[in-house]
Amino acid sequence: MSTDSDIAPVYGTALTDVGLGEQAADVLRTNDMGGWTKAAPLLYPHQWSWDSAFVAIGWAQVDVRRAMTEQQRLFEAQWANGMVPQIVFNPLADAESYFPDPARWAVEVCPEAPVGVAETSGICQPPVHAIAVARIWEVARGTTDAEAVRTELRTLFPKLMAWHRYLAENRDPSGSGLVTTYHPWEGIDNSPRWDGVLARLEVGEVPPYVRRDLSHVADAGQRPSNATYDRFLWLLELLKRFRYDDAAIHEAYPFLVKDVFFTSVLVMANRALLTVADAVGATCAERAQIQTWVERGRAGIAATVDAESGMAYDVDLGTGAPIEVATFAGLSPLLDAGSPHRARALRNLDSSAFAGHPGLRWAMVPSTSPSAECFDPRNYWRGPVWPIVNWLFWRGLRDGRDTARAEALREASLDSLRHVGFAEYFHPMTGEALGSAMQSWTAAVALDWLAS
Ligand code: 9WN
Repeated sequence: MSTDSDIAPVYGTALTDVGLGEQAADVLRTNDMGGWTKAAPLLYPHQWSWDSAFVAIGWAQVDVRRAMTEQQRLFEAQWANGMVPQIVFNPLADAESYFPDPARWAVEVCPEAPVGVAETSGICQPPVHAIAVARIWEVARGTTDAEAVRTELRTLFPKLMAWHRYLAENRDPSGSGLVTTYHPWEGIDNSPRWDGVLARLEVGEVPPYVRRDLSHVADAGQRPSNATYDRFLWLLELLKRFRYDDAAIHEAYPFLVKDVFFTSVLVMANRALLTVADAVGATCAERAQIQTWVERGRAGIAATVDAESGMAYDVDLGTGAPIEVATFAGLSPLLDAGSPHRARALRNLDSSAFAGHPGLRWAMVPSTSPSAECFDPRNYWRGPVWPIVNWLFWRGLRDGRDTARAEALREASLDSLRHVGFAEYFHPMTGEALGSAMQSWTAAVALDWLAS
């Protein structure tokens, strides 16, 4: 079977900005399925939730109406309880192209699933969507597309509200301000943040399965191990047994993590939703609700910041203990311009544990600190750089009016992309392209950075 790298263009020398923009738009067009975009040509042949939000940010620079369609299509698969699913499956994809497939998720056991509308997985991913929609509006306003986009925003706004309400309520029944995640696939799959919780799992019987991901990458060392996959699949079996019922899951399910990164993306998204609220003329009650969510999330994150290190740590609800692993999630206060913990987080960002590490090829944010024992520079979320993560930190720095740092991160990121191309992730020291090539969200952030 061929890998995404086999079909990707090879960049012998660094691309110019014009070349980078053209190639990035080509990646989106190649992965365009007519209204929605595959996350990558072969490795990810479906519509992924947070990928699709970044992709919409990229489309906004190519065709702003197409950008809105990307989000409208995703939200057609929204669950009745408001959840936006991690994957909306492509009915045209080859049955053997990706695993787990709709049959394994069997979301029809849950009355909230959009049965008959779309086939989806049963979990979710970080809520970048309102950030994307606000960016689309920023690009569209003042152009001839403005009123058409505003009309679409009116349709999308209540859906975004329902999505954020789902996260604020179903995923935070105790009102802590922090979102509970249920599965590593809710965003940062193979992060060492999950190692302790996964190690405690007693893995029961998992129906036989064949991993499809390994046929699409150059070597298995770039992806999670088989033992980790067994744990991922066992969690899926348990979620099915709980019928994807949030209340039941919070009672007895063994992977419950108060996730600082997911929550800080939600805070950024709620701030963006206030802009969308202005564009659509939302009610005072709606605006007040969003503001309350911002404040609750901010307070939730503040409570996770370790007094000594200044790092924001997830909380493992199984033990009640903080997960003290040095990853980019620890820098989460930087995603919220209103966080009281920014100054210390900035020092951590600049330190040799992160962007100031002398071995980095570009000064940016590796997924796991190069100073951490578990740092693994080629393995999924355990060390490599993800351009979309840099994009979120760049946005957070810019929102916080840290113009010099934001600009330095944008420049370093663009320079890395000129050399590496649109890889899913890359080695922070050597710049070796890893994972899939022609990854849609990487192309998307390139387009946005070029225009910013
Ligand atoms: C499972 C699509 C997705 C991203 C995730 C990333 C990876 C999938 C996988 O790819 O996860 O969702 O099969 O490894 O971890 O963040 O959305 O790009």
